[in-house]
Amino acid sequence: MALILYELSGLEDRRYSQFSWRTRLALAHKRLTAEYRPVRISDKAAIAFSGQLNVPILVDGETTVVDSWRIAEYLEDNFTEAPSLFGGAVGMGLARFVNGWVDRQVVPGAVPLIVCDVVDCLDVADAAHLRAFMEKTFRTTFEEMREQREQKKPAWKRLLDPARTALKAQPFLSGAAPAYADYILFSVFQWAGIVSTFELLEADDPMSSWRERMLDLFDGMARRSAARH
Ligand SMILES: N[C@@H](CCC(=O)N[C@@H](CS)C(=O)NCC(=O)O)C(=O)O
Repeated sequence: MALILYELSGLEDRRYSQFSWRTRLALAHKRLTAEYRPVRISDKAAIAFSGQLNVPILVDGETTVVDSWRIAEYLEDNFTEAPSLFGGAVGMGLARFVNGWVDRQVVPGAVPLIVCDVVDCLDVADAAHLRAFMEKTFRTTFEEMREQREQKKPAWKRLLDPARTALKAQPFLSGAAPAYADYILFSVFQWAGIVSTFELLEADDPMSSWRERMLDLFDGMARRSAARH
């Protein structure tokens, strides 16, 4: 039975969820295809079957898996013939650390730089839903975020130094070839590229050439969707 991935969609069918991009790239890495079902962020009825409010949601026959990390674990455990997402138990442990670092520091730092542009990619109801949630979470308005983003960008870029140091020595976070840790961090840039023209990296940043390599993977799959790049 075909895998089904529920993911956010905006105007012009933009698939803008960064967490879904982690799963999209994991599926491509595993050489799996899926049916991608678009969901509007304000339409919780469409995903009520999953018992929670977020995407991505992977459905494999009778099994429903929520949360991008748990989906990656599920794909790794159930599609063992395909290339590994983690390269074994040690790699999985380190990828879990990357997931925590990106979710707890990189994403919360990137959201105030980019999220004010997401509303331009959404219909009125979705834009209102997102704005209310983000302004409450970050205790500021989209207008203030936009005003302060140039000033806040350098501190966010410094957060990336651990990844930058690794990428000066090797082409991917995971070493010679990309794996799930790369997909986790790249999802932030992919999200930004789909919803915003605000440039997060200067061209000479070692992170920029890695981002280009990531955009090229799987026959340019991410590049084709990064509508605003
Ligand atoms: N920890 C979850 C986070 C998923 C998440 O936050 N998804 C966002 C979209 S990127 C969402 O569905 N938000 C719904 C909402 O804000 O109502 C994961 O890794 O999948």
